[in-house]
Parts: sequence; structure tokens; C-alpha cells
Amino acid sequence: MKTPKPGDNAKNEQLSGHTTEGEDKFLNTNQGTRVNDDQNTLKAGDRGPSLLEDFIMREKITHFDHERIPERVVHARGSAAHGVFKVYDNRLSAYTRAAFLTDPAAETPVFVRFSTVAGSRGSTDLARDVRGFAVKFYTQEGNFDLVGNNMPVFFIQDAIKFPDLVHAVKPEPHNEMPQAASAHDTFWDFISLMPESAHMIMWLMSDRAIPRSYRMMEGFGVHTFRLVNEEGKSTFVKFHWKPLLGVHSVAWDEAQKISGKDPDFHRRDLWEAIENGFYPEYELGVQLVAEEDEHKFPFDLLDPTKIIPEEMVPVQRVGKLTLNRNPDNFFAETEQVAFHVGHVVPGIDLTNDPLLQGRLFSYTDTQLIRLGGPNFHEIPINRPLPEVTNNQRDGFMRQQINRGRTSYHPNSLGGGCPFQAKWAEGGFRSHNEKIDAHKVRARSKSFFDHFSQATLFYNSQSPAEKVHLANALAFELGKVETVAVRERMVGILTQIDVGLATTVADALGLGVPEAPEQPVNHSIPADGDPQDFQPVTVKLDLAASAALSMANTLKNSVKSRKVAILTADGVHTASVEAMQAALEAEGAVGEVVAPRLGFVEGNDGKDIPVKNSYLTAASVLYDAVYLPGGTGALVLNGDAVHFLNEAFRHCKPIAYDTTAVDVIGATYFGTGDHPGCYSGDELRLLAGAFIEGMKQHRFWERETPGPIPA
Ligand code: HDD
Repeated sequence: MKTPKPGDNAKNEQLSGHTTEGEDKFLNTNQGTRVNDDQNTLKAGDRGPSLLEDFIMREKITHFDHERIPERVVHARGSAAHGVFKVYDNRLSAYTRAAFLTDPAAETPVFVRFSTVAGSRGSTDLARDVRGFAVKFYTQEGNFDLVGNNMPVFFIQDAIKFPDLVHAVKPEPHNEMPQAASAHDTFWDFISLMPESAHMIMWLMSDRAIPRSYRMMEGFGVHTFRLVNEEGKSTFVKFHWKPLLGVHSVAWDEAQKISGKDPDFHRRDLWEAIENGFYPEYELGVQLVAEEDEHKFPFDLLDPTKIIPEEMVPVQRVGKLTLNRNPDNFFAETEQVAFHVGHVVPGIDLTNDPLLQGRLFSYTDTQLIRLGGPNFHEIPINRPLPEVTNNQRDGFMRQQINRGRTSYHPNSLGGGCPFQAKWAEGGFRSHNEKIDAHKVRARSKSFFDHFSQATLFYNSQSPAEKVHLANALAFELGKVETVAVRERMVGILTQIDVGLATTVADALGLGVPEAPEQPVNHSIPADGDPQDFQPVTVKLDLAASAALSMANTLKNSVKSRKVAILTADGVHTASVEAMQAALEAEGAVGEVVAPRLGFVEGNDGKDIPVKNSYLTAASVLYDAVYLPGGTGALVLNGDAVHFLNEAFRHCKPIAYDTTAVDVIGATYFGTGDHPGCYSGDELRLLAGAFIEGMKQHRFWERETPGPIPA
């Protein structure tokens, strides 16, 4: 058994009891018998038939035949990491009794899985999609799973619509196309008939759906949850994750190209960052609302299509999550981890959000089929830290060996054990909310405002973000073949913003319908009176919310950013090395790209190690580009010129030595003054300006008047 690497903690210690490696060991069967020939089946003569008797061959092939388990029905494509969570201070102790949220001395092990939603296990990371952000806290009081997304709202208000949503977005059933894409008829058909999805669609069409990195996106618990303190008093809470590297995205053209050049882009980025010691960090934020204030908002706290704008309730940052260890084995950990919104600990409780209520059913149910039985909690990655002592028994693949005669409660033969815990002893007790209601299949009128927050989101975007959002809609609806669906969707957009609807309609070659006085709801129950289900229009006293725009994110670091240094034989060695040193000093990496792998010869005869050739590299895999002096030969290298053009098109910082102007002259953008382009012959100054530019991430203003051809 081996000891886990960094970040020793109780969970890693527990896992180490289950990890193994083959170093210095004999090859043996699953029964422990050593194998002396793993190359040949047992045969009747060396040219004869294979013998059924060969238990070694049969065991090996049988196991192989059963290696696959069903992929997750949603969020199939994912990547995960181990880490720790630490709360800053005890300020939440007035609101919750959960020790991991109140004790600054407690370091809670976590396992975090990021994912896309729609694509299969092998699909591209850069699909336009929501990203899952699921955190399992292994607390001393049991597992708490915060199963969130990188967008704070959801498409639907009631879990009964989830299968419809997922059927609509998944590849179409007759031809299984398109993979990992929402740009097709069935998705937009459904969305155009579901006005409650309008807010989420704004997020999905924004650049949030194409993150630069899992390390650079926010996370949200989405639903309103409860914190419950020692006295049993409950406070509503929304959970947030705020990445310390800021929130950044790629360009849509870039996303599509990354999908070809490196479909594992996000997975690789997360893996490499952790291997290189750039541990991803996120602060946990909470928005707290007193129970008595539940109805003071112009929306319902139980409605998962609504945010609480940060201007109304500020986000308090209460602790930090650090991811510091890659999994040892993808299948055993990342694939077998089983999250569940119902994994809560004393001090955290649920609300009546109808989406959350349905999720409480779905997650156990899905693990039963995916992981093959009721003992999935015994898989090492899913085990809680406290010993599991209850009367549940047996089932497929049971690991625990329970001693004793009794497996029921109450009992006297087992001394009444295991016994129930009082609240004061850490026993979970559901919040005693008062309910007095009729049994109805209905939705609250307080859920009927579908557009005001969609408009708030749109109004909060920067000019560049608005353009991206309109382009995304034009792209997605442009892929829809049914014109009536496009038209209906433009109709929905008129409810959000007529300017946006006009731009999109124009791109689709459609006229813009008048915004109807009364918003339309197409999803009305068969025996419902349409009037009873019409969306209501609510006026928000908030024109825009700064937190909704990525333009306002943190821009103070280049840590772990990758810079391509374009070279050819004769490149100025001193410039390459000095730029690499300047980048390294800020935590960024300068990778040498050259016509061939191995080494490129510097102007002083020195061999400079090459990371990538123009064949294996692509500008879309880098954050910025540097062209040192002595690279004049690249004028004739189409790949190098294309590299620069494409980096320019994607609005990335570009620095070049004054003596390399000929190469820049061969690009579409040329040597003129452009935001985010830096030239000079004094490397210290050039590197300084370049690094400042890299902190800005992108210079979207370069997109106007229009993209250059690259
Ligand atoms: Fe879900 C997986 C997040 C609504 C049913 N969901 C899943 C994962 C994430 C979310 C991050 C992947 C967990 C992992 O990495 O293993 N889901 C959400 C959020 C939702 C949401 C933020 C809305 C606020 N989900 C939702 C509904 C239902 C489900 C309404 C069903 C009624 N979700 C599932 C599931 C999955 C799942 C079918 C598939 C694999 C799994 O659970 O373990 O049960």
C-alpha cells in the first residue's frame, strides 16, 4: 500500500488503505496466484486450439469484458481533484452548527469534480455548455455534497421537467447528432416553449459557457439552502465559489478550434496546474437571508431560475477551497464518485425549491444503476470519514463485515446499539418548518416572472459581452433548421431585450416581431386556463448588477498562464531567456515553439530546448504570444504567421521585438497601434508591459470593426 502524495489529511489516509501499485511486485491473478506467462493462452499443442481450462486467460478477458459502467446520464464528461477546505473564522457560528463552516482550525478534505452537462464521456471540453462544479466535503460529521454549476440559475423550475430538458439537449434520438452541442432543433424547440428558461439561456449564451479553465470559473449551489444553528434557528443561504484567478473565458471561434486541437483542454489544464504546484483556489461565499425576510424580494427564494443580486444581499467570503492533489486513478475516483444534494450534515438543511426536491430523489436512484447497487457508499472515494454503523445490510458488492446478531432497531440483544444521536450529540434533525397546505399539482404564482432577471443579466454585460451573446444566439439558432422554432425564439428574446432580438433576427434573416404586451407561455397544462399561467412582468429596482459581468472580474495575476515564444534558428537567445525568466517570476510559463522539436539554435550558437513544433502547437492552446528578435525567417513560415493572426483574432496579448517587424508585417494586423500589442527592443520594459497586458486576459475591443480572417 502506498501513502498518498501532497495534502496529507484524514481522507487521503483513508484512501491510502485502498491504493496499490505494481512496482517490484509479481504479476498475479485476482486470486493472488503468480502468473508465469501473460503472453500465450494455454493450447493443445503450439498450433492447436485454446483450452477452456485456461483460468488465467478466462479471468483476464472476463474482467476486461466488464470494465465499463454506464456513463452519467448528464455530466458524463468530467475531471476531478482532491483538496482541502478551510473556513476563515467563526463568523458563521451564529447561523450554523456545522463544524467545518465554523471552526477555523478544521481543515476539511474535499473531492471536486468539474464537468460538462450534455456531452458523452469522450466529448470535447470546450462545448458551449453549463459546467458542473460538484464538491464533496469529507467533514468529521459526515459527507456534505455541494452539487452546483458554474451558473447560478437553472433552465426549469420543477424537477419533473428535467428528463424533457435533457432529452431535448442531448443528441437527437433518431441520428444521435449533434454530440455535446445545444445548437440543434430539439433543444431550441423545447427552450422556445419554456419561457422560464429565459434567464438561464442568457447565461448559457454568454461567455460563461466557454470558460478558459475550470480554475477560472465561479461555482454556485443554485438553490436556496438553509443554515441551522445550535438553537435550531434557520437562515436561508445561497452558496457561491469565487475563483482567486478571476473569471475568464475563451472566444467562441477559439473554443471550436480547441475542440479539435486538444479536446482535453480543461482536463489537461487542471491536471497540469496541480502537478506544477499552481493549486486552484476558490473562496466560499454565502448570501444570508433571515427567515423573516423570505418574502421581501421581488422574486421567490425557492425559484431556481432567480439569483439574489449581490446588490441586494452581499456575498460574504467565509473560507477557501484549495485543490492540491490529482487523483491516482480516473475510474476509481473521478468516475465512481457519487454526489447527492441530499448528503447534508447537521447545520445545513434543504428548502422546498421544487427542483431541489426532485433532485433529492434522482441522485441516489442514478447511482444505483450507474454503480450497480446500494453499497456505492463503500467505494473508497465515497466513504465518509466517520465509521458507518447502522442496520443496513447486504446487497451487491458489500465490503463491510458487520459483526453481531442484530441488524434492527430497537433491539435489546445488541444492547440497543447502534443508538440514535440527540441533536446535542450531533444527530441530524430536519428543520421543523410549518406546512399547512392543500395537495395540488401546481406552481406558485411567485414563480411566474420569467424575464426581468434575464433582462438584468443582459443589461449588466459589457459591450463586448453583449456582442458575444448575440453572436452565440445567432450561431445556435442558425444551426436550427425549423424556421418556426427560430421565429418563436426571437419572440422570446423580444421579452428580454428588443435590441438583442433585432440583432439576432437580422442574422437569421427574420423580421422582428413586436414585443407582445402580454408575455406568452407555451407550457400550459392541458386543462389549465391560459390566463392562469401567463408570465407576469416584474419591475426590478436594479438596472444592472456588476457581479454579472466578467469584465469586472479580478485582473491581477498571470499565474499559470501559458505564453508561446515563436522561434526559428538564429533567434536571440538572450531575449528568449529573459522573457522566460520574466514570465516565470510572475508564475507564468514561456514555451518555445520552433520549426522542429528538439532544439532551436540561438544567435549565439546555443541550443534552446523546444517544447512544441509549429505542427504540434496552436495559438488557441496559449494565452499570449511573444515573437523575439532574430526570427525573420518566419516571414515565410505560414504556420507561424497564422499563429500570430489567430492570436490577434482571439484578442490575446502579443509582444514582439522591434527587429521582428517583418514577420508582424506579414500578418493581417501589421505593426500599427493595437490594444494588447506591445513592441520594443528593451526586454525589461517590453516584458513588463506584456505581463500587464496578460493580466487583462483579452482585448475584446480588437473585435471591432470585424474579425480578421484567421
Ligand atoms: Fe444534476 C449530476 C448539478 C439539476 C439529476 N448534477 C449532476 C452533476 C452536477 C449536477 C454538477 C455531476 C456530479 C458529478 O460530478 O458526479 N443538477 C445540477 C444542478 C442542478 C441540477 C446545479 C440544478 C440546480 N440534476 C438536476 C435535476 C435532476 C438532476 C433537476 C433530476 C431531476 N444530476 C442528476 C442525475 C446526475 C446529475 C441524473 C447524473 C449523474 C449523477 O447524478 O450522479 O442524478
